[in-house]
Amino acid sequence: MITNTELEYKGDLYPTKIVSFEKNVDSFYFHTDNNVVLKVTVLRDSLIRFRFTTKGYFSNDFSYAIDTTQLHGYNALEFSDEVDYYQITTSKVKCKIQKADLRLSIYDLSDAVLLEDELGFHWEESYEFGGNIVKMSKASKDGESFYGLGDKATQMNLKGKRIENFATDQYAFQKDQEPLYKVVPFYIGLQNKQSYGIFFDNTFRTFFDFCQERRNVTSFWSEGGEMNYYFIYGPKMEDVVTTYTDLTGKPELPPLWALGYHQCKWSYFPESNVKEITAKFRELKIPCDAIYLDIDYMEGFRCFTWNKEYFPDPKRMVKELSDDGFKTVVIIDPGIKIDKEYSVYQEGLKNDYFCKRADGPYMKGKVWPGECNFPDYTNPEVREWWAGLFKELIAEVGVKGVWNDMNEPAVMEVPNKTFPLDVRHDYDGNPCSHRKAHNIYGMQMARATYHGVKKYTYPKRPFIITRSAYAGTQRYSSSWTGDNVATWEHLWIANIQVQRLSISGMGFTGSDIGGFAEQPSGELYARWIQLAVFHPFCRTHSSGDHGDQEPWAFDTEVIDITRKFVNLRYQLLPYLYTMFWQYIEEGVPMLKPLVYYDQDDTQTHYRNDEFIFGNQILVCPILEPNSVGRRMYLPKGEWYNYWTNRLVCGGKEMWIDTKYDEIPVFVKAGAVIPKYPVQQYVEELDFDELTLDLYYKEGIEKSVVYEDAQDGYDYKKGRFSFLTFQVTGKEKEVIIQLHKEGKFETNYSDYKINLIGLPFRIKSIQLNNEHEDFNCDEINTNGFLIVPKEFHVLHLMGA
Ligand code: MIG
Repeated sequence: MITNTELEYKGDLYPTKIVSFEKNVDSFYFHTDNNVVLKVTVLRDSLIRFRFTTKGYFSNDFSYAIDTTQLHGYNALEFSDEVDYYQITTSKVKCKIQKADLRLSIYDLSDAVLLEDELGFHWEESYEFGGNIVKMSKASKDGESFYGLGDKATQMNLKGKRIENFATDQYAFQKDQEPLYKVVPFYIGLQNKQSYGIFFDNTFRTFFDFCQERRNVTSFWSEGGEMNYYFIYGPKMEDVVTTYTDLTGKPELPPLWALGYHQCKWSYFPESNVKEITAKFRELKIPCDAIYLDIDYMEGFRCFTWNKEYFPDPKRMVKELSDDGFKTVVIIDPGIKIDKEYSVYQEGLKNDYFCKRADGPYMKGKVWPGECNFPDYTNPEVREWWAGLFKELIAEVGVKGVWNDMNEPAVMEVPNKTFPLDVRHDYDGNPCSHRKAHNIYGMQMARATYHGVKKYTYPKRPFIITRSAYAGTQRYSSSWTGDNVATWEHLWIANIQVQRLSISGMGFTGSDIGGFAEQPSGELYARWIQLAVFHPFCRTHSSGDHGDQEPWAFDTEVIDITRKFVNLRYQLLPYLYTMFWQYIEEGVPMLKPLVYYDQDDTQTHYRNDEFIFGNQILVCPILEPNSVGRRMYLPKGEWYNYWTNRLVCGGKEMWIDTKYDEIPVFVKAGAVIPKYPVQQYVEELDFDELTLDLYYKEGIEKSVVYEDAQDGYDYKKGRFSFLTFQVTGKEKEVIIQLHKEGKFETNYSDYKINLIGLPFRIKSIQLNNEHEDFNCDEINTNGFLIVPKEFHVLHLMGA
């Protein structure tokens, strides 16, 4: 069994016995006879870092992934020296390190094994490049499941799969194709009702094998760098994901318009075409907040220029679009055209900002503009320069968002589709080759773009979208899943990719609705938009090669379905915004795969399609043509069918009937779902009421609503509110308690409460414990009541 990526290879080297150890505050160092050092750092009771070197000393510790503003600390830390092993114990886990061979194992406090080394750390000398090929193998039990790893286009549960991480422009990728655009070397293991996470923070090309090569072994390895990983204890998947997201960082709130519907194509030009598109949205009354300009808006694909023939007066156009409620988002690629008349090229050259080959010449590669040089975004000075380039585009022209593409980085006409691996990078003062910097190149471009757009958009919030990403990119940017295809299989893939990215810390993500390559049928487009309105980022995009992909490119039935579902998204904006708040505050993923929702129910472990949107809405797409319904698994608990308001009991697989203009959507019993009126774009309307859909249940359920100015930074100064609705349902009464934190004043004055599934007729109503003269007959007939927004307790009583 010998291949270049093999985990067990006869040239492999292993740590020998431990000869000494030291402790330094939260870190323990174990030295072996053959110069291996293991450094164990306890960051939190359930977050431990393991770092290995084979040189006897560690190189500079630097990571682009880790959010350096995160807080650390633990409640307990004990160390003991036993006969055969050392033991480190926190208030959550125990870690044993074998004296004979440095293998380690981690247990919960009741001694149940969480994770155990198989061969453990081993390595192979890399005589070609220097350093090591570093390897790790862990024992895996039957019944163990694996999740995470970013954008992988394969089944949710990664058991039986081998994964490769090397950011790649993978046009029209297929199911199971590897590698893809993004690199998130983080997975979640679930075994015996306990979840744990592993984040292998190594930016070289990495591999993960989940019991594919050997049935009871999980392994990960890298072509270079350090064996450097974080262990995160659950026991709930939620704990793993929120801790990982804390470690690698969270974004700031996007402007609310960024959560609206976006329209894109390669490319809308000239200006008259852009205006036709935006006018048609308003005419057909399909809400839309953003219009995108792809590469043809530029002069010969030169970034930061405009083709003046197509767009004679960009500032005026952007203003006119904005007056009609459209934000303009433009694409910016990393390739800078080699053209001595072009100012961006001149500046880059003058300041020596472009990436160089090992022997000195600038890295040259062909992309859209022809031959290009590429900024070294791993140099802080270059990022600063790049950020400054956005001044005119944002501050003068009024563009509101920037779209970073081709940043894997993609290069045309070369077999490896990217830079040669000898290209040099600054890596923030840790000079290295492209082998190490490749996977973070796109992230650093997005970071530089973010800082520029943010600076010039201030006091409003910036919006950035990137194609390539490494773990932690969520701090700077949203993302999309790249060049998918207009096929039913790709609809299945998109659903999984967005869920997977969501539990991999990168929540603000969506797919090209309808498919980028090829042409969707009307039915496929309809089924795609029905799913995608439940994705945090919601944009139709297509290559434009095979015809149009605006809603009106299809028949009126599809137009109506599109309008119906985009309307629903706009109604659900306060709900979506609230889940975004929970994501940025607590690291809670906006989409929750079923296994995340209920890991104790083994029925969820291999589900792909159903997911929870936010906390209380269950969505399941229709993934086949001519469907009149589908089989799906409804998780345990009581659910209301959103379309019929019928109550269904979960915990089983069942057939759900749907129509062409529906997909299965269920609301958790007891939930209070906030809704806005349909608007054609965010902030179009001023309204008097916030609608609350209240789904009766016998028992108690809490729901939350976050509110702020929807743009700007006042929320950081405390100008937001957080509403908690606690609903207590009894046989003949419902009590709604409202707790409000924060001091944001909304424009609306009332709640319109829709009463769904109420099992009794209302006879009397108390507001703040005082009897109120409501017309109960009218309320019973209409199914709703209107109350002032400042109430504390609302008490509905039946006879
Ligand atoms: O080589 O800018 O994924 O969204 O429309 C193709 C043109 C370059 C790839 C992106 C796609 C974009 C297209 N780009």
